[in-house]
Amino acid sequence: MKLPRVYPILDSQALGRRGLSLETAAAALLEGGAGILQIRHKGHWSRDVFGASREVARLCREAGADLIVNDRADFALLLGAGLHVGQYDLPPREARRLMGPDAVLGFSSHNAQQLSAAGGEPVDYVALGPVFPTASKQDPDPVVGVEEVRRLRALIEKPLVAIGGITLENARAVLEAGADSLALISALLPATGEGGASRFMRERMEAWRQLVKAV
Ligand code: TZP
Ligand code: MG
Repeated sequence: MKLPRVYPILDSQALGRRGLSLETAAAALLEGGAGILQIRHKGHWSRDVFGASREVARLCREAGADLIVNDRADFALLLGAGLHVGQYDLPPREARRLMGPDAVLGFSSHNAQQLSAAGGEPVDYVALGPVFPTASKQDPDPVVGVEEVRRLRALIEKPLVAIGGITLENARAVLEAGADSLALISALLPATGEGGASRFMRERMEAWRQLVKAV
């Protein structure tokens, strides 16, 4: 698959803290040119969350962008989206059986052993992280670091998505270390409570697209 170089994650908790809905955030990032979005919701997948996700799916379809759902194959299937699973979720092989051969399937890894093993799984891309310290994930694995991204890049042929603490300042180093795509939560969001969030996110998404084009 051709993975966009910027991979925004709509994290419901990070958005909620800023008073933003999934739909508002999705619309702003798609206007800014996002080619893929992931919905990451660690709480109960309530009817409201499903409704909001359905709207995000509609916006993505309209914009010709891929939608990926974190953890939940059932909702991914209902939404016509791809799926991203972690080391403690549904195993990739079972996820692939549910999702079918054409769905985008992503898999998280956190170290050399997991990344190598991911190379043999029926997944379309593998994420590696946290590259830097992150406040957006509870109980993150140990920080991988840029030099380790460079070293581990050689272990796998699949597209590699770097994640964790990536900012406009350190992004170039991560791309130069061999990452194909950068997964971002906080680097696309305004500071807590700021007004004009939609405009901020659209412009920030545009800034990210400019940045990755220049590397
Ligand atoms: N997995 C590893 S780090 C991370 C996840 C979901 C959070 C990334 O968020 P941020 O704000 O871009 O550091
Ligand atoms: Mg997971």
